Amino acid sequence: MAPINYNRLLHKGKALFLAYDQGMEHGPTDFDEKNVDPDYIFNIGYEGRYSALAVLPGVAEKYYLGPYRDMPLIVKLNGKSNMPKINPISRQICSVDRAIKLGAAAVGYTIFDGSPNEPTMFHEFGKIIEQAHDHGLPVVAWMYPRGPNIQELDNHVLSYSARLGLELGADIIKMKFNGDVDNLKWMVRCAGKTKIVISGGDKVPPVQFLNEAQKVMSAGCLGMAVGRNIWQSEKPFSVTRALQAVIYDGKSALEAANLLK
Ligand code: FBP
Repeated sequence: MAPINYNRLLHKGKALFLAYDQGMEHGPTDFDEKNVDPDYIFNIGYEGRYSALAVLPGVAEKYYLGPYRDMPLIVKLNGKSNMPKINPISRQICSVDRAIKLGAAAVGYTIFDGSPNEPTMFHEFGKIIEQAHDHGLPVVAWMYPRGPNIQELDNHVLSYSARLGLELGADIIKMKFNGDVDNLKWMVRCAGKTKIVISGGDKVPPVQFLNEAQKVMSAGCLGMAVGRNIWQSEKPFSVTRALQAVIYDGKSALEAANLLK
């Protein structure tokens, strides 16, 4: 097994990923005239010096070109639309080999733990870990507990999910934060050497988002993986700079808010 090196995905030892898989997961409902164009997002990722951009293979193949290739790419290996509403499952649609050919610095995979289809995703993920780690490629798991009897933001459910990320072999897990900082600290403990990045969620006022980022970092997370709060913003670069001040430089939300002006 090659050594797993995810340093390429970090800046000052922290992670700030730009997520743009919503076209698959939510459909174009998240988009407007500007951000429907993947080039617009690639430009924010590149000029904004994100530590990586996460996309599905189709977008990677057609847009990860020219100077953008200096920006580390996370290629998602599975995805689903949000049309099926019950028993969520997300199957592999791209191989590790194809992701490598596309220039991936890491691969991503969503696991809906708690779904009746969990065993299929665990099995597929196990193979992916094996193949990616043979190439020294880090694996980022979107750990999203989901299913008919699952309370997605329950403390126990979230910490169990964080632990599953470690047990399954993920290098980084992308998770939701329910606002309880003590529970997030416990999730970090449960995940052990697997590092946590917190996902952004629906767009909220930037100052509120910076406050959330401060809490996330204070709990010991590796960073954040955000989408709509950046590329739905009228000022994506200002919000990016402020967020980087919190995540990379350990500034308070209050200090970072000056960069929004
Ligand atoms: P946002 O920052 O826009 O919330 O993106 C984070 C993300 O995890 C995406 O990577 C993914 O497409 C989406 O959220 C999944 O959202 P949902 O919880 O609605 O399935």
